Amino acid sequence: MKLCTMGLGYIGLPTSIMFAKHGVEVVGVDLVPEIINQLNDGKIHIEEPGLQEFLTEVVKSGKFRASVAPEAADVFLIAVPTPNKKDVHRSCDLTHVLQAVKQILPFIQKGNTIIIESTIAPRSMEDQVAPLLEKAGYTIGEDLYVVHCPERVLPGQIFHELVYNNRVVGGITEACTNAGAAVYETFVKGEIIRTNASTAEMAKLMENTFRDVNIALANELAKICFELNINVLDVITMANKHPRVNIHQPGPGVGGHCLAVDPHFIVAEAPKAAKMIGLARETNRSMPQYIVDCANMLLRHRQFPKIAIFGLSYKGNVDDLRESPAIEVINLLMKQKNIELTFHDPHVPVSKMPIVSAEEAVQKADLILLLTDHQEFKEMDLDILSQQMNGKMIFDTRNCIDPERFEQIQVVNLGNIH
Ligand code: SAJ
Repeated sequence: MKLCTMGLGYIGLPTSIMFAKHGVEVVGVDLVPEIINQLNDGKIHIEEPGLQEFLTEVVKSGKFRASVAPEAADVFLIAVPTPNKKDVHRSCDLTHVLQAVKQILPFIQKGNTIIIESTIAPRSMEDQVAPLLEKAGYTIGEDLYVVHCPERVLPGQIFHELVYNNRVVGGITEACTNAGAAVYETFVKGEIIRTNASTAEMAKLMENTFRDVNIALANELAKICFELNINVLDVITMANKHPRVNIHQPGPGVGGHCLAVDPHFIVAEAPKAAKMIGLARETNRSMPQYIVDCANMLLRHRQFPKIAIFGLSYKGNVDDLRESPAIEVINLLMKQKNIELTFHDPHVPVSKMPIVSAEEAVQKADLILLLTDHQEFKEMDLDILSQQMNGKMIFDTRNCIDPERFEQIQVVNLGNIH
């Protein structure tokens, strides 16, 4: 089997490598020539555990190569970004997907399978992708097999989840579904669930929406508990002892290119019906301002405070800054002219933000504002670090620091802001 992947980002690259590791000849296509050169030299451009070792392996074996142009293959796999449009409901922008389909059109042959892995609005396959291929003269289900197989892997553990997660394969016709399923049988050990394209689209969107709504509930609870002077973390621990309750973790907001983006695709298609989903998004988007208000309260006795920001990426142990609530918090703080900020993040490269070491960041700081739950932060010795600080306080918005471990520094978290 030969596979041509369109898009070598957080999903396209690991997926391509996984196919190549299992003997498939893979050509990966991306628009950015620097990425192509880098990958062909065996160097990764994103951070993900295992990615570097596996890329080295498949470049060496000759099973994977990167290119700026597509070429004929048995299977085409599209994994390009689907951002929000700038319209009022932040609907799904299919431009890159449709562009990728147009780009592969000259290379398609009868019998090929075309897979869209990008997260897309409900009905996109039926209403937009399929008509484009039919217009080119193909009968779907006979000449070509067209499927939506949404990616569902968690950044940070992509290689494990690619193999062991259940995989939803939704075809335009049953023959399409079967062709798509056969492709993933190459390496998937989870269940391959067969359905139609629209069900697959909606199921994927609802997975991320479910998580977003549940995090919103936790964030709302944090605000309520603050007003009523109750420790929100104790409440969550207690409630979660119930066998059918799983309140998620409150924090500075919901980031990344999935949860903060995908629920809008549903709201945009059914704005009147999708009330709770829209409200959850609003709640989660309000959290950076809430965190800034809390930080201001903690620093109310300082006229020109200095804050050391620890953590910029959207979640722990990744380098991804997309939709990161930390960036939103920083933008809000920067609007306050009286505050000095320094930044520290062991995962984000200095080319993206003016990062300094932890020791440098805390020099004369009044507060460490922890916005990402990186493993390094859980392990750092705050008693030693705080010796260089003016005010010895850390506001842990991720509730990942054990306050019992330290004597020299006050650890404030979302359960004890007062
Ligand atoms: N977060 C909280 N509280 C929580 C859990 C998460 O505030 O209790 C925050 C995180 O810090 C982060 C954001 O939510 O800012 C999203 O993080 P995440 O770990 O929940 O999810 P992603 O965006 O990294 O990956 C999600 C996953 N979806 C689900 O778990 C349902 C993944 O399986 C999907 O493949 C991915 O979206 C995607 O690409 O769609």
